[in-house]
Amino acid sequence: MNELSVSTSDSAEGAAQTNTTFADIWNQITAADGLLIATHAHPDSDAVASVLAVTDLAVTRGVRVIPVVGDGELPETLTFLPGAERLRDPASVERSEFDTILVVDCAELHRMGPFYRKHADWFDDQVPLLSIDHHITNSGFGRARIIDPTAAATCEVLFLMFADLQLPITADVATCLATGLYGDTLGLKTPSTTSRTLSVAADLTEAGADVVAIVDNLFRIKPFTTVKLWGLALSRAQLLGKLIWTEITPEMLEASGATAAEGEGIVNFIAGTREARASVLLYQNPSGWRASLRAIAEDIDVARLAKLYGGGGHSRAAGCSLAPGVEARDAFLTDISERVGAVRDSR
Ligand SMILES: [Mn+2]
Repeated sequence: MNELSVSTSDSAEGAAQTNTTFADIWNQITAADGLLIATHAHPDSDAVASVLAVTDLAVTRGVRVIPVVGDGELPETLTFLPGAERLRDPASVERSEFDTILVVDCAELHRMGPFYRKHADWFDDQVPLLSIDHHITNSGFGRARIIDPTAAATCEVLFLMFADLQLPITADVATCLATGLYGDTLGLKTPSTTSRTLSVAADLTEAGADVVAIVDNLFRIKPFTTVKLWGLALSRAQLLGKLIWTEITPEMLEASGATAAEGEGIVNFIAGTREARASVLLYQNPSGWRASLRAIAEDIDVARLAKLYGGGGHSRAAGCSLAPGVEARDAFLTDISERVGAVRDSR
């Protein structure tokens, strides 16, 4: 259901490092006279939940917070999150409203999409820029950074921070944090789910997280349009060598009445194909294709593959964009298929 939904504990050379402490970054957050909190475009549950959890605790500390999610589009499945009504329309945010910026669950600034393109000058660190993330591909932007690639979700990092600083975790905050945890681990099922992740999930349940609402909203309850879209996309699934792929076209959206976001889980579903070593879901849009990649075989690193096309993510889940046209799509699929067939080439 979510883009870039899995992290691993493997280290990559050149990975961005944490350069501060929980106490220091929290001090900078609470000292802000207006705090802009932002995350990536096409925000998934970890991204939105991270924004809302920090917003809740910072507001409790008397900080004026301007929370925005990427392009401002909140997926329908996340409207149940406590505090979702606090999210601001990114178009309404003025530079005079904040003196500190916190970016959460975002590996690179450009992943904020239209909001970043419109306001790139806000993020050049003239305004103190803080970052809390768990992506191994994090580029290391911001003057103060907490980056923990061993965490399954940014919400896991936030829980560790709040617990370390002995901040009170209300049921609402627990629901947010557990949502990020469940979202990025597909319900505590991915290899990124460690004993620490499970321990954090237990603590959040103890703190009152509404796990039934989380599971219903993230994984179980879906509109009929989603069922129709999955049927169309799955009927078009193909094996290209050891790569399984399918696509979501504007025609499929038209026929099903679904939005592209309703197809997010398909790439994870086809990643359960026995004959394949990796999976790809392509979304066709006016500017080209958005590709979502998942590793199936242990030795596949899709973050490296996505990077070849200007994208990024985790070793098990990554994404990139392609130029328009069937030729660009087919060249990409052929290349990825060859690389996942010959593992040494994917490294
Ligand atoms: Mn995440």
